Amino acid sequence: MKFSKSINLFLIIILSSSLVVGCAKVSADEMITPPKASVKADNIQKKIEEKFGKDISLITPPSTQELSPINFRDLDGDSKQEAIVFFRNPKDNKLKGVILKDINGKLEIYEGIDGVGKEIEKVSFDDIDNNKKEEIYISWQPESSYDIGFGVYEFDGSKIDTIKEDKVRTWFLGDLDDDTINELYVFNEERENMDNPNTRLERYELKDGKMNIVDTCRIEDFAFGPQSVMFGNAKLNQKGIFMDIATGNAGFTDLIVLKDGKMHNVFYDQKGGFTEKTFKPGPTPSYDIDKDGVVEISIPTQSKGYENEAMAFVVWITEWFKWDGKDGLVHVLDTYENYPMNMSFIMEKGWKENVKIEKNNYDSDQIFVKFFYEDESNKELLFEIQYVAPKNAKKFEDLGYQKLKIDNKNIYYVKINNELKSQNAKKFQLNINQIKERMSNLITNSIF
Ligand SMILES: [Ca+2]
Ligand SMILES: [Ca+2]
Ligand SMILES: [Ca+2]
Repeated sequence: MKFSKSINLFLIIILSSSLVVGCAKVSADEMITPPKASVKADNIQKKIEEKFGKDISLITPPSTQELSPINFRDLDGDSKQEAIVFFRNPKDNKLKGVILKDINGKLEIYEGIDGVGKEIEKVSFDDIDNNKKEEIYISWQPESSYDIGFGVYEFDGSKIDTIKEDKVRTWFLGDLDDDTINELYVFNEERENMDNPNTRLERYELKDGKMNIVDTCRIEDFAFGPQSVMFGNAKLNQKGIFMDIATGNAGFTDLIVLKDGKMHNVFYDQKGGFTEKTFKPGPTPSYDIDKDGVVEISIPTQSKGYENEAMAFVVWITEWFKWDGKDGLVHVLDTYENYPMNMSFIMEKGWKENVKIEKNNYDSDQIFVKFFYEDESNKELLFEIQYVAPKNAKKFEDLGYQKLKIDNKNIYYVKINNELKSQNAKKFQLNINQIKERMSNLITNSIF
C-alpha cells in the first residue's frame, strides 16, 4: 500500500487533535485527608517578583493533569503542600520552575529546575517509587532538533535534586504491570548513529534516588514517535500500551504487553525490524470502539467504490481490530468518520462490502453524507445525513428531514428512503433510532 503525503498529513492533523495518557493517580489517603497548603497563593507571586523582578510572568504548563500557574503538591512528603510555580523571566527569556515552602513562617524559594529548551512541553507529578514524595517530570521543547529535553526532579524539603536530565524523543507515565503504581517509559534512539538508531521503548524504575533502565523493547527504526499512547486492556485481564506511531509518510500501532515480566512488542517483526500488521496511512488512535472493555486498533482503508480513486477523492472508513492474543488481529467492526461533521458512524458486518458512501466538499455551512446500497445492477439511497446551520433548519424541515441531534454549531438531520425496491437493499436500511445509536462524536484519545 502506498499513501500520498498530503492525505497522510490530513489524517495526522485530524486524528491528532487531542491528548491521552492514563489518569492521574490519587491514592485513597489523599482523597480522605488532603494535605494542607502551608503556603498562601497571594504571597507567592509577590515573593517570586521580589527575587526575580516585577517583569516575570507565571505560566500554566501543558499537562495531562490539570495544572495552574501555581500548583500545590506535597513534594517532600511532610503532609503539607508546597507551591511549585513556573514562570518566564523576560530578562533572559528563560522558563524556570521554583518550589516555595513555608519554613517556620517564612516563605523560602528553592531553585534547580532551569530546563533545557525554550518552552515547557509537558509537566507531570507522580510517585513511581511509592515513597509518598511526588517526583516532578518535565519536558522542554527543542530549539533545533526533534529531541526534547527531559528532566526528573525531587524535592527533599531543603533542596531540589536532579534525578535525570536527558534528551529523548518522548516519554510518558503509566501502569503496565497493573500494580496501581505508574512506571516511566521513554521512547528513545541512538542519536549519534542514525544509520542504525536502535529505536526502542525503555522502562525505568526509580530506586534510592536513581532512575535505572529495567527493560527495553525494540520499535521500528526511524519512527517519529507516538502521536497517542493509551494504557488499556489488550485482552480482559491483560494490560497493554497502545502506541499510535507516526513515520515519514504513514503510521502504525504497536501494542506492548508483559510476557514473563518483560515488555513484548506483539506486532513487531523481529527479523524484518518493522511493524507491518498495523501499517496504515497515519497514526490513527486506538480506542475501545465496541465498549467491551478491551481496546481496539484502528486502520483506515478506502471504502467501497473508491478502491481505484485518486487519494484526494477517496472516502475512508476505519477498520477496527482486536489483538488475537498472539501476534495477529481480529476484525471487530468498521466506522465512517466525517470530520467537518464531528461524526463517527458505526458500520456493522456486511456494510463495508455493500454500502457506498458519498459526501460533499466542506465549503458550505451545509454538509451532507449519503449512504447507498450498491451492487452490480442496482444503486439505491438508504438515507442521508445533513449537518445544517440553524438559519437553514426550516428549509430542511419543510423538505421532510427529521432532526437527529444538535451540537453547539449545527443541527443533524436525516432523510430515510422508505421506498427501497430491492430486497438486498432493504437488509441495510435503518430506522431513525438505529441511526442515532450508531452515531457519535469523533473518536479522540491521547496525543502528545
Ligand atoms: Ca517518590
Ligand atoms: Ca505499575
Ligand atoms: Ca473494545
